Amino acid sequence: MDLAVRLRELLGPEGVLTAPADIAPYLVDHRRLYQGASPAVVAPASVADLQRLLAWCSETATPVVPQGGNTGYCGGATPDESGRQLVLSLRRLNRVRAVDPANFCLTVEAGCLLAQVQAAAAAANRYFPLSLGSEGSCQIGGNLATNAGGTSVLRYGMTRDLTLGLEVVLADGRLLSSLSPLRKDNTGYDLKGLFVGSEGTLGVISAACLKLYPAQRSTATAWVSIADPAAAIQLLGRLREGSGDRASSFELVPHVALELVLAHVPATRSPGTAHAPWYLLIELTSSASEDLQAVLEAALGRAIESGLVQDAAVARSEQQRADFWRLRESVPEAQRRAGGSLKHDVSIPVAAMPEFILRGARLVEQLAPEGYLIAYGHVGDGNLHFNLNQRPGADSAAFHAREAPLKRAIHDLVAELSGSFSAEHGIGRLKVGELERYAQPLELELMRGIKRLLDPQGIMNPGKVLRRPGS
Ligand code: FAD
Ligand code: 2HG
Ligand code: ZN
Repeated sequence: MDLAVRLRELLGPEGVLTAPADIAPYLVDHRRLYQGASPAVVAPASVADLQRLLAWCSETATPVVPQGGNTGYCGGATPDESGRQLVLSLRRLNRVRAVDPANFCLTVEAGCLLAQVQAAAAAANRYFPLSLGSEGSCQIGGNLATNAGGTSVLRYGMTRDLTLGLEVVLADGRLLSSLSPLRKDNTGYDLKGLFVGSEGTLGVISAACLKLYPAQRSTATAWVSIADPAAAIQLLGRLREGSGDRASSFELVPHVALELVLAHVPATRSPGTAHAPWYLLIELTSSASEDLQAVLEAALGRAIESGLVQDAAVARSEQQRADFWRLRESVPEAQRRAGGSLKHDVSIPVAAMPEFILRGARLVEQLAPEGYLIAYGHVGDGNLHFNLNQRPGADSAAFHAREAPLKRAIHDLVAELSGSFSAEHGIGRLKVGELERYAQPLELELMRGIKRLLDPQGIMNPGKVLRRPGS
């Protein structure tokens, strides 16, 4: 039987797209690194449909690539070039099943946008802390599948830390349902934990029970000028101690990134602080009604007196706070608008961050003279986006030819400093070789064993995270 006809039998006419114009947006990743091909995009509207679909895929050995908001950075949600892999869009599985303020949790389906989950929590006077620049388009299922980080990890952890329970459809269509809101449950192995960060290679996350917190009542946000990353790390320690550990965001932005944002991104304005080589965007938050602005001002005042901080502006209005955040969150967009870029999503123990930036910058100068460094990100978590943009007028082919040797040097330096070559963006297709190089053989052996157990036919997102056997 014709594939499209069979899929429509399984999912109904609205659940299957085959026209080239309709499926085109699903076949390319956000960074436009990969252009795939597929016979169809399938979008089940219920978990039962999803189960039927995967059971059929398993019977027919049809490979499937789960796709959420398609904002991932490693090509994980893009089918390969074979034209055999179905794209499985979770967009129609988007119900908020339950909000449970008494148990400080909510249960949502995988296709809910992250912003929708935040809003559902807020409507119940609760707070869901996961926050990313892509929150208007990424899905909670994608966040879980990549174990996304973002801008409040310092205080609340990564997506894994916010996960209480998961519902997963296995490769053969069986349902693993553990949507329990329990905070304590030591009944054997943590099966749900396997699926967080598994990037669609072990099963399809269909729903999740997630942690909520009391609504935030007080916020203070500052844009801070500093001389170097060492000052950032010192200030982080002082601020955590001096604010009762209320720092929830601690983001580093170099001057070159600020300039790029102001030049390329509409509706951005200068923060108004003294020019400096580096800036911090700092936010303190609390669920109590308290004067956090005074706490932040006092801490920054002391830091200015001691010479640690050059200048600082504490946001006086919600608009000014939003303006500061727009400067930080627009850096990826500014990088894209400014032309070709190379990216490294690394983490290093926080205290080693200044050494890494110094040595990494030297590597960039030596190995990629056609580019300039834009190192920014979640410095409070030890996570930097150690990125480059092509210099204006530089030869594009020459710039991109630097990618492989530079990546090797940067990732070797990260390994030397006990860091990670993939802090928050995952492995996808892009970093399969890096995982093989930097993971311990025993780790790889166990990962391959888990993959074989849960996906014996290798139909779940083949070639992502782990290379296909024999390829
Ligand atoms: P997709 O890109 O669609 O998929 C990502 C992976 O998850 C793929 O392997 C896919 O197969 C798998 N997958 C998706 N849904 C499911 C499911 N239901 N079940 C099983 N597997 C599934 N990331 C961060 O960590 N921190 C940031 O601060 C951050 N900021 C960003 C800012 C911008 C402007 C952009 C564009 C991206 C940013 N990202 C960030 C990257 C990206 O948004 C995250 O990785 C996000 O979690 C991906 O979600 P998605 O729904 O778009 O997933
Ligand atoms: C961010 O922190 C995202 O803004 C994107 O993780 C990082 O574009 C990047 O390299
Ligand atoms: Zn990031």
